[in-house]
Amino acid sequence: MNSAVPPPQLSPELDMDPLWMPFTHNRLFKKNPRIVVQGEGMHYTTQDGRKILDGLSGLWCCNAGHRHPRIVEAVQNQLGSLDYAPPFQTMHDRAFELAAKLAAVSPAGMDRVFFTNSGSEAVDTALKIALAYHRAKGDASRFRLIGRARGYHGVGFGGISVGGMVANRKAFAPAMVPGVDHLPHTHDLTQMAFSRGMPTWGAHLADELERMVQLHDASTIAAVIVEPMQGSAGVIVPPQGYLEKLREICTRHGILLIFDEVITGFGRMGHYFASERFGVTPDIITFAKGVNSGMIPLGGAIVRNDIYETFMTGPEHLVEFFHGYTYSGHPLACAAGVAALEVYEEENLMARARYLEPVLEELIHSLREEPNVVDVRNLGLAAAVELAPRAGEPSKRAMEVFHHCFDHGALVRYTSEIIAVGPAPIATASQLEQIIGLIRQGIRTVA
Ligand code: PXG
Ligand code: PLP
Repeated sequence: MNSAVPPPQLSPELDMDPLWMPFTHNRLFKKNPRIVVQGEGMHYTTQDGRKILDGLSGLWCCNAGHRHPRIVEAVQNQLGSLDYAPPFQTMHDRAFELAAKLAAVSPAGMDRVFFTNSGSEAVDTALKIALAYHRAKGDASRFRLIGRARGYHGVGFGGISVGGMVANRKAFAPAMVPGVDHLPHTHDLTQMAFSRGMPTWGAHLADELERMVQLHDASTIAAVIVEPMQGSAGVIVPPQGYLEKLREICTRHGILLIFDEVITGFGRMGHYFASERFGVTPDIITFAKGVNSGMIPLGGAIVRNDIYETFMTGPEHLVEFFHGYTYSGHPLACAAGVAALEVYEEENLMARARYLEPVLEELIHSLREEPNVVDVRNLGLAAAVELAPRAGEPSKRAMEVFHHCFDHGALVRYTSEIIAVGPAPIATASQLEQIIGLIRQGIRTVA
């Protein structure tokens, strides 16, 4: 298929066997590896010296582009003064500084930040906060957690329990957190194919939560967790009015609403948080990825002030919440976070994302008439094309489009039959054009 592309020049010493790659077809990958050795701005460079335009911000995280000099400098400076400090009963200034910056850009009344190292840990942290919060209020019967079909909340046991990706759950079924139920997802091609932005159909699907309340009783339900826009499932955009309804039902029944903003945060939706874009404020926000432009692992949960206050009772010398990680708020990760937030502000990257949104929308929807395209959808700087599966070969067509794009100079994402893009707001319109152009070429080539 790609005879024009030279094979990667792998150094003979590079032994690929010891590494068990995450969420990867290891055997096929190691036969035809895609290895990058450098990143700068919107580009990666491969081991054989080819430039790859990054259409996915790494993996939805490098929102200021690769190796932004301000963030690199901040990490280097941090290494010059403090490498690590224990976060249990000790702390360092950078973590306080970043928490204050996050409080300033999060919705009003949500000013308390708990740090983790990843989105998966952020989710498990948020679920534990929800359970412990109700218990602290004398409401320990609220133990149920409600997620959503096709939801992705990372790979911890809590996250896969509330998550709705069958492949991520089935092998671990006996180890699921008890008492979890799932809302239906909102993706229905008979009703919303080729929607631009938010589909007009589907708000009524939030009423399923009301049905669950009637089934389980509100007094048993602790929290509902959803991605405001489902990212991993392939950019499933919330229907107009849907999130508002979820909010209203949760409020009416004393159920905490958690927005998992690991992908939607820090510019993906044209704002610091999707909550701001949708005008719907949850009780807890989880974040990771874009918080420091993917430079050093970092995630966390932002909670309503009164949730934090609920824990702040009892003797002052006792630990209030028995949870935390060795690397909660690691100095290097926080230094990168402080710098990334400054870059987002100074380079006006939220506004830049909003400016690029209609450009990406036009480009992605221009794929509508290409062969095998069954849906095109977009919101913010996230967009996807869904293809009809090839008979007997699920997901292979999308995989080939992904390979075509990479081999010809653009990184995109594929998942089942879906090609997704999530460029950084530093992209130029012509770079977006190149990325979509390669997807078009790929779709035609593998048709
Ligand atoms: N919640 C959400 C909403 C996510 O998108 C996580 C939690 C877990 O974060 P960590 O840092 O533990 O990976 C994510 C991660 C994809 C893709 O296919 C998306 C993610 C990760 C890997 C691939 O689009 N999101
Ligand atoms: N396992 C062992 C044996 C540990 O001592 C620790 C932390 O001290 C952990 C797991 C948890 O590691 P982390 O805090 O990095 O999540």
